[in-house]
Amino acid sequence: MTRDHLAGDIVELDRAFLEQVEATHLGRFRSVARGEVLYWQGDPVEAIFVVSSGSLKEYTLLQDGRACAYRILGAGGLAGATAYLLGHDHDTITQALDQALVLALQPSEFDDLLARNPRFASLLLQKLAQTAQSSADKARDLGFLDVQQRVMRSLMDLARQHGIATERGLEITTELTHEDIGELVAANRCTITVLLNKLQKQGLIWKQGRHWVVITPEHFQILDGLREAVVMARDWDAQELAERALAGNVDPMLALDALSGGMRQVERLYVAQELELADVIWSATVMKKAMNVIEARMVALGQQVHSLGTVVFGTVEGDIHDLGKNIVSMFLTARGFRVIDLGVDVPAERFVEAVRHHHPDILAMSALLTTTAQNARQVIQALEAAGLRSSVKVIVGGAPMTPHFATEVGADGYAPDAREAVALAWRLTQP
Ligand code: B1M
Repeated sequence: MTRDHLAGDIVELDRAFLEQVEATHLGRFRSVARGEVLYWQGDPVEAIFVVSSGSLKEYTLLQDGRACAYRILGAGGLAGATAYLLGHDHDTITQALDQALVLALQPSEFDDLLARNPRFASLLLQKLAQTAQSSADKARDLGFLDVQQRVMRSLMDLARQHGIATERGLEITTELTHEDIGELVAANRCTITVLLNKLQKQGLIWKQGRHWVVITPEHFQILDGLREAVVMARDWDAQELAERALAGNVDPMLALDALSGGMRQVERLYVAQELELADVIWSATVMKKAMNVIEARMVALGQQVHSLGTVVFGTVEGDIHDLGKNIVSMFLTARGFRVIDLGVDVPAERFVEAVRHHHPDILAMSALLTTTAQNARQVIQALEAAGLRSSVKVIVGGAPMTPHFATEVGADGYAPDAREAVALAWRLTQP
């Protein structure tokens, strides 16, 4: 069962479960104020709760005092049943995230329903199975996704389960603090603040009043599919998804970000020795094919705007990594720069020759190896020797580069990613 089916099923199941419990007229409604705790870790089980409206957060306090949230329960969510069925005290804290209404079932009522109401028993079983499934998914995410991907996935899951559709995306109707999100993805509040800003900049999420809105599930599914296609090196999927992305009006820049996210994941797996170099090559090939599909759209976007200047771009000598360069190049093209791509493994003389010939506004160099990054210095020295340094702004980027490194080799600027590279190029070309 895919994650999407699962999310759809959870919503359906929660609705059916709540209807079933309410139809029995058992239990007592109780209103819970925002922040109020229904029960603490270690409390005996006095009631089992079904959420009627609003939302609850279920979390545990770890020994070092950090909180780890398991899930957020919306209407139809069930709290306290696992501890009761296993015959021990509560091992989580359950607290209202907003004004909530819950139906409190006495243990005897719960037992009665279980024994006499087969529909209730069957729905309960499905709910427990789904809880186990989402815990397994979460454990898998912790192992394979980086924090940013986990944040995005959590928000998307919450939107699908507790969101309402708006014109541009899904609005999560629960008020979530950065701390709440951090507890869900096992990261601290500061990290979450940085990542939420990053996701907002990337156009994947935005704020509507006090609520988060995330892109539509269709777009997220395509983007997540692109990331996964790179990780799994699924050639056909990647091209098809890239085409679906364009047909479905997914922002092409988001599609490129998703492909890069896949490659970051490949690296983690490679470093953890779960992938061989051959797998990395396959993933890179898949990524390239999907990028080719997207490139045409990026070029078309760039043609719609007045040219902002010319950029001569290449990967430095000794380095054949070109995926990052190609993405930066596409972003620059889409923004309206004319990019002259010199390819990979470019010696200093070819950079100099291209500057002499094309009179670019910017010379851009990419380097991915610590060793080859030093070659950027040689290019700048060669430009100086040719008397061309003052005629062009030089920018550098790639994993081993830093702002400090850029200054040290005499470049005019450094950018950590494609978006920043576009902003930097734009700044440097302003009169
Ligand atoms: Co290579 N590789 N690789 N590799 N490879 C790295 C870079 C490495 C960090 C992996 C690792 O060991 N953890 C490591 C370098 C270690 C180091 O020096 N610090 C490494 C190594 C060692 C090697 C080989 C030596 C492996 C070998 O043969 N034993 C070999 C070197 C070959 C050579 O260049 N002479 C090699 C080969 C390869 C493949 C051919 C298999 C393949 C490249 C395929 C290709 O590019 N066509 C490959 C890949 C895919 C990687 C990793 C896994 C992913 C790189 C990538 O494409 N990322 C990589 C790990 C890593 O980088 N974390 C790794 C996706 C891409 C979109 O991101 O390139 O970072 P990135 O670009 C970003 C930003 O950096 C930035 O914006 C981009 C988009 O956001 N950016 C700029 C890039 N250029 C910019 C320029 C700018 C501004 C921003 O302004 C001008």
